[in-house]
Amino acid sequence: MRSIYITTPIYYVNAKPHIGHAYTTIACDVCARYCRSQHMDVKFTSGTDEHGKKIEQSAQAAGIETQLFTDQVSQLFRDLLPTLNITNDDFIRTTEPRHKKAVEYFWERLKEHGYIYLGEYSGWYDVRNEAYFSEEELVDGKSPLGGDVQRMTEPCYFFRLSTFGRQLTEFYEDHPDFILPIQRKNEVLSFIQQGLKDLAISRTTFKWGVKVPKDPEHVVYVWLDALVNYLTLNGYPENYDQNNDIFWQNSVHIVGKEIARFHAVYWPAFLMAAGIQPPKQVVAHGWWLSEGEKMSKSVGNVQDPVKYCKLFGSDSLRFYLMRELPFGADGNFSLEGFINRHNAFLVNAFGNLCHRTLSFIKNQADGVVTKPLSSEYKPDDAIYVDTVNSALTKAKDDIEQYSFSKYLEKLEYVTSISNQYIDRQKPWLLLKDGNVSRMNAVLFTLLEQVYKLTKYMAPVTPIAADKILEQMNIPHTMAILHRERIPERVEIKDPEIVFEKIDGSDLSKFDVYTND
Ligand code: ME8
Repeated sequence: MRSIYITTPIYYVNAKPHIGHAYTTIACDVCARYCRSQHMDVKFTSGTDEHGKKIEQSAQAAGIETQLFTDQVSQLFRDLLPTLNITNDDFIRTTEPRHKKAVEYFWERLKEHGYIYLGEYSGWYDVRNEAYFSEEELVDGKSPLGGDVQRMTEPCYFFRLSTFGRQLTEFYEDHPDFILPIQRKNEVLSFIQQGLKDLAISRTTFKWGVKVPKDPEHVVYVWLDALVNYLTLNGYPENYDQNNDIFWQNSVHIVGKEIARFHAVYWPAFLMAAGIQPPKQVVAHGWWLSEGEKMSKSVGNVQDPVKYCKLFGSDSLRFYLMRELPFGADGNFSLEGFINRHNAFLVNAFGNLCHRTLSFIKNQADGVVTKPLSSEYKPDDAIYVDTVNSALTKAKDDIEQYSFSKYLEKLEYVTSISNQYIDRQKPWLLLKDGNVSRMNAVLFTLLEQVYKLTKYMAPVTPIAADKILEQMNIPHTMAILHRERIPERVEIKDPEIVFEKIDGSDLSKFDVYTND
């Protein structure tokens, strides 16, 4: 059985989760559900990144003791998972003992292998992004990541990143799909070609972190700490044998583009230094803007995924997020766009197709379709089925390349040609003419395609897909068993509408923004 280990980034607990966090987590969940539907053995994890100066400062600003503050915000991220209908297997907090142990052990291995030395660091520190930058890297007095910087000098431990340029380049050559999409790969390659500098991997200016083994004045750099979470989740370091860790060998980190460098350069280098193979793949997606602008508390345009789920249901949010953002590009999250996509596809196209198919069978065919004799088929049926199959095969390629938007485009196409097939075949006329066996052949053909389409929709809109399969009287377990075919006799249940139209005439009536 093929295996896959899918990870979300672990999110900082300095503020409530927003649409951007929901996006990555949903993308991972869509992959996890899809892979399970392909009979793969899936491990899927998420969590929170809780150390570092930024978290310490946020707790102080909130007037709450740091541990309590992280408990509260981490809980919001944890609670978001069932709200979004996420099927993760584990959730890690970097403040947990299992993780502290893993970081300490990992540090010792880097030290033992000669990749850590004590020095002094002087540079511009971006607190928001927890990273140092040199004078030349600053953009208009700010860090290249956009955060305010302050000059800092501190004794610190360094990681010999400068020795990894060649090894990393060779690794990317040997693993051409290690970083997706291609534009991110080019950015990473050019970063390496500029020459790698040793990396400061400890801090002495604050205390909120994992203490450096045998030198407790230092805390471990939050990014080294955070990246190790992916190993902690696999049981590292106790009895850890990477040769037997089938999940690690098939690990995929899905992240936002701003942290591609940490995952595609620093992380493989840390791992090589520790004697562990790099992950299989890093997939870096683009950014969501909110109503055309960068999401920011001060602008007041931070959109709340919980409110979207409460107002419109998690399926609709999942669909909009996966459909709207082309893979690798940036996208604009707007309430208006959300409602348009919901109404145009989920209600008017897909929902309508399912409902009209099932209602017709229920009302005009006594709720039953049976496998027709081959003589009942017409060439148009085969053309329709072939077109569906070829679109679904392409859709599979898309989702396996993390192109969720293209995947859903194909499903939109299948929906549209299915509606066209009904309009061409006009089963109501066949009934009127008393041609019941041909009508059955049309309805059977149609139901089978709608069933396949619903299964392909299931990773994105699992609640609706389950309801539709239930109405078809083909439970999900059966759906997996039968794969592309429906049973030879299907007696459907009472059809019900699964997506209700949203009245978008007055957007101000919807409260979708984070208030605090
Ligand atoms: O970077 N558009 O945590 P973080 C799309 N703790 N995705 C977005 C987004 C947006 N506007 N905003 C956030 C960290 N994200 C580190 C990660 S991993 C070992 C440590 C998503 O809370 C996207 O996945 O800042 C991005 O990479 C992540 O949230 C950043 O979350």
